[in-house]
Amino acid sequence: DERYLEIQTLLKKNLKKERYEHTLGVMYTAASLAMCHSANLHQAMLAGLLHDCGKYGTSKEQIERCKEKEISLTDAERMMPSLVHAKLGAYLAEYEYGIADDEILSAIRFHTTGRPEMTLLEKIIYIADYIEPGRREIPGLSAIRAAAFHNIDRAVALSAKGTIEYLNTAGKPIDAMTIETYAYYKKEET
Ligand code: DGI
Ligand code: FE
Ligand code: FE
Ligand code: FE
Repeated sequence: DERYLEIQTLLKKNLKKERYEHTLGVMYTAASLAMCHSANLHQAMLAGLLHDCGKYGTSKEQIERCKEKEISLTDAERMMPSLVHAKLGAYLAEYEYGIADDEILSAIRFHTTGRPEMTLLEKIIYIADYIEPGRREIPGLSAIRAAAFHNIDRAVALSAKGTIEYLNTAGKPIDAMTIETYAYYKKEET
């Protein structure tokens, strides 16, 4: 599909080099997970490619961009600016990259916090973001990579747990949706 190349050219222009490389890693990892779990390959690749399209410039610039586009931010998003690119990304994917598929837009929207009862596509993007080959090695990552290909809900539980542990260690506030995601998938952890 020529849309991939067209979108890749735009992203390459708009994102920093490392972010663009990460984006390709997520696209191919999402493709592998889609093959493994019989999800739609095309949706997984487009969602993976575009998942961080909102992540250009500083978080301040992302918030500015939201104002321009009249995207309303919650108090939680103003307090935790790293959440903003997910909401902004879903908007840009629709209006600037021409994605009309709500399932893809939702996977972009929820890729940072996850949510309870995620669709298979949402889980694939949430996990692919965490495990793509370019991700810096952290303890437990190889177990999550293995789980992703035989028990994706367990991989979601472990990723959510890892994110919460990281945020606690860093002394950063944790969004209610991040907590809810872990609470919902926790039962799959062992
Ligand atoms: O955009 P990426 O770096 O590829 O990954 P991401 O979108 O999953 O996460 C972006 C950042 O957001 C990452 O440093 C973790 C952070 N994050 C995820 N959930 C929460 C969060 N930050 C806060 N403060 N609260 C959260 O609940
Ligand atoms: Fe992200
Ligand atoms: Fe993530
Ligand atoms: Fe990402």
